[in-house]
Amino acid sequence: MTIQIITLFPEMFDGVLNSSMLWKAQKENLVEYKLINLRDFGIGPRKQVDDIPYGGGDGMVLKPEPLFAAVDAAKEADPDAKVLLMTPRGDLFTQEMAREFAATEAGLIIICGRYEGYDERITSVVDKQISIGEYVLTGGELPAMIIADAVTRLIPGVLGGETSAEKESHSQAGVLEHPHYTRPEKFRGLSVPEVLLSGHHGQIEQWRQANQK
Ligand code: 4FV
Repeated sequence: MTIQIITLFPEMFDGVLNSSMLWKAQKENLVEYKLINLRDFGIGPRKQVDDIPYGGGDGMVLKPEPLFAAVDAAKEADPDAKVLLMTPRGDLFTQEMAREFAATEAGLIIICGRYEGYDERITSVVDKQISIGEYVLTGGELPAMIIADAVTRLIPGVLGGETSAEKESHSQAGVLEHPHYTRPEKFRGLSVPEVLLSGHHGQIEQWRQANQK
């Protein structure tokens, strides 16, 4: 799967995409990340990407020309890719969506906003508007990292033995978690629930089901 990210701050992604599981997934060619700098599609000598809002108001708005040009370039590289727009006006991101995106062969093109937001006409080439939560951030980069992480770990083969995407998908919606314990058995007077030491898998599964939220 290819995940292309359109952003004015590609340097923000290095640490997240090139560490741990996401780095390993790249090394195993299970995923490819491509950072597209919106500035490269800026207009004129100053590579302008934003402008004053029609109707007045504070702040600046991302201009349509650089946005459309960047999406066109990304689509050229991956014509069937799904275009996702990061915006507080979008549908709340869910594990269900992550699974949907990870299951498709088609790649993703994730657009990161900045300033007050986008010229609304960009929505004419967007498949889905997504919000990561009801709060306002300075940019869409953190939301894009969250999508990249949640989707990449569900790509078959990325999650090693510890938790298979398969097992993950069976647990209702893959979101519910049960408490985890590891050695030592006793720590600062705090002990591990007996059932987990019993080796009785049926009872353990029951306990986990009963304690997940
Ligand atoms: C956001 C969110 C978000 C809005 C203005 C970037 C900011 C600035 N994106 N989920 N919550 N975006 O706050 O996705 O352009």
